[in-house]
Amino acid sequence: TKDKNGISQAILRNPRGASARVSLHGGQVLSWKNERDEELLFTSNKANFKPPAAVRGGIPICFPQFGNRGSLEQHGFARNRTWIIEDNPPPLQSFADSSSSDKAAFIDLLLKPSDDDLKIWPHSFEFRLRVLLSVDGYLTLISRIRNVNCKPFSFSFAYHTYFSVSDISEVRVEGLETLDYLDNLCNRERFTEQGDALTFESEVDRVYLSSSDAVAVFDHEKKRTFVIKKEGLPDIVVWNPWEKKSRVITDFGDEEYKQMLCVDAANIEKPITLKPGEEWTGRVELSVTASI
Ligand code: TA6
Repeated sequence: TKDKNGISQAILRNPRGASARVSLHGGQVLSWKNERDEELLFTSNKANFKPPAAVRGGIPICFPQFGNRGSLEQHGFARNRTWIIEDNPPPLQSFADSSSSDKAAFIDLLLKPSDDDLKIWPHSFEFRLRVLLSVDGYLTLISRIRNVNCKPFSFSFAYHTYFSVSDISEVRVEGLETLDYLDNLCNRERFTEQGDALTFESEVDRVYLSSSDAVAVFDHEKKRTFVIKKEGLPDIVVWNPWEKKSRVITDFGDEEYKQMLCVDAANIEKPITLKPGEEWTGRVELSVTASI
């Protein structure tokens, strides 16, 4: 299907009526809905759907770097490029489990650098993204990045995931207790999380390091819990711009910080280095349960 700007999108549906929508622009998941057709990801009412910028919301893919690095676009260029559908990608060895493709609806996308991309980031790669929607409505993203160059390269990575919440002041995140984090609001100084669950009453912009393989986001008012499971992604970004920052983000409403929280499975602290021919895999599985 195509959106109003003629951007191709793939719609994934499962037998119980859950769905997901993936744009070929950026390889960005723009929607993930449960079987009651409730939207689980946040998208700003002021989002700009016209390329090349990424849509404010859903799950932008941050590659080849998270954040700013020299002349590279913020969060890298992968989310600002057009991807293609790959009908027969090389088989996925390592994830033959419940979310493997034989039971799920899935799409395989591919990104390779253009000549212009190679001018700003001179490393040939093949980036294969598989987006799966399982029979249980779980949304899984599997990224495989292969170095097809003749010399090593390093990169950092994040699935910049905008969860839809009812009221940020009623949200808590569990699974990050006692972890160290880099605080983007204090020039990335390192702190240790003291509290038990993480709650929100002001801007938060942190990279939690070496987090466990599962993190839970409790939305008290909506009585639902997002669970994030990940492999190959040791770090977790937690971001809410709060009121002041929201006003300076053009494609973001002044009050919208109340309805979103970014909790990103990521690899940031220790960039990944690939030798020629090597492939890295990063996988995240999102599920949502009605919290007790
Ligand atoms: O930590 C998340 C973050 O780096 C924030 O500092 C903020 O910049 C956010 O990403 C959004 O970035 P974007 O380039 O998508 O506007």
